[in-house]
Amino acid sequence: MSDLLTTRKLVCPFCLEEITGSKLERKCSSCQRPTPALYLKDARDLEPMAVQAMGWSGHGKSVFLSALTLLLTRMQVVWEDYSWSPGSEETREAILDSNRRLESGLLPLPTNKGVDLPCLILLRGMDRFKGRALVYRDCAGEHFDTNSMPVEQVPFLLKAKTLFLIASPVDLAARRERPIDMLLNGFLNTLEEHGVDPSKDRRRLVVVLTKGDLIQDLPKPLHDYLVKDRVWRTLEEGTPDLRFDEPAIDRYLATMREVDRHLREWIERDAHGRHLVRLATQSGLDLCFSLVSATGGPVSGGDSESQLENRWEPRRVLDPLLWALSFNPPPKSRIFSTAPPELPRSSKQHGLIARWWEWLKDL
Ligand SMILES: Nc1nc2c(ncn2[C@@H]2O[C@H](COP(=O)(O)OP(=O)(O)OP(=O)(O)O)[C@@H](O)[C@H]2O)c(=O)[nH]1
Ligand SMILES: [Mg+2]
Ligand SMILES: [Zn+2]
Repeated sequence: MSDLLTTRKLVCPFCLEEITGSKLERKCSSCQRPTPALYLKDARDLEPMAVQAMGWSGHGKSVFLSALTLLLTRMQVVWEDYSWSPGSEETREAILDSNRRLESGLLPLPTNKGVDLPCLILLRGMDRFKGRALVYRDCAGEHFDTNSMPVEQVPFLLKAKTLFLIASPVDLAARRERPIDMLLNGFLNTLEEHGVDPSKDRRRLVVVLTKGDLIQDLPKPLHDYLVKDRVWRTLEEGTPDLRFDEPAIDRYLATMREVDRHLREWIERDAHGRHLVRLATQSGLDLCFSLVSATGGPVSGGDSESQLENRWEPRRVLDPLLWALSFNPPPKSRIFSTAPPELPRSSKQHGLIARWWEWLKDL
């Protein structure tokens, strides 16, 4: 590890506060979590990217995040330089648990109130997106039941630049007392209460319409888009017939924008959906839509003993992450937090020091 570490601004990937103090302590003074050694080692290339999941209970937050995590542990098949590491013991456990569940066809259990473990995955070599320390927080849907959401229990609600609003259209239709725009109203109210203005301090709201496999009235282009996703199968078979290089990503993002347009039209047919779009736009949120099926197929049993009927085959679960990645482009260099040192004017040294500074920045 470079000694330069002591002079750079380093953000704790768990609470997003600046880590101060000696690198030897390797502990965040705000949240008291140990800073992962691999994060410290690669911090220069791993910009933290925080994502908060929100959504009513039972709409599929945990299943979606598990599917996304499973996918991220296999992306080496499609990204040539890709590698990943769990950034904490809890993340490692969560990944092992998801793998076990994948094998047995069991889905995650409902999330209990009070459980809010940040999941940190260090992602490297994602082609044009480079590296990120992805940290996401799942939590119990009950936390979103109030207009004033409990930020001490959902701390990324205020801090994360990307929010995944996870909603199942089928569940929205079945339980009409909890409409999607009410959720957004609660979020906006909570931001306002804590002095966060999303039109100035930009946030991307990715509306993840999940359980796509259950939606009967999907327009054909959307249905086709969902079922034609080949990513999971490619990763499972390990056959590199799909590449996510720069041109392929460009094409993929263009298609995602097209799908976003269709989804927007589709959701706006409903009064609550239309209101969601209006509220998000008026408040300055950067709004985009994804359609996913985290399981890829039907599920049997109740919420507490959900079992997949077929093999797990997540569809389009990467899309929300790509929305997040494209909202947070990697900075050129983040090695120093402070401005360059004051340079002596019109001296011979000036050019030398400037070159030295440029060289250091690019280290
Ligand atoms: N068919 C289908 N069912 C799904 C899908 N995703 C989730 N489910 C079902 O929805 C149930 C609830 O999903 P969870 O991910 O646990 O929901 P949650 O939003 O985390 O709920 P809380 O933890 O209570 O807030 C699961 O047990 C599955 O039965 C999907 O993509 N397709
Ligand atoms: Mg859950
Ligand atoms: Zn911290």
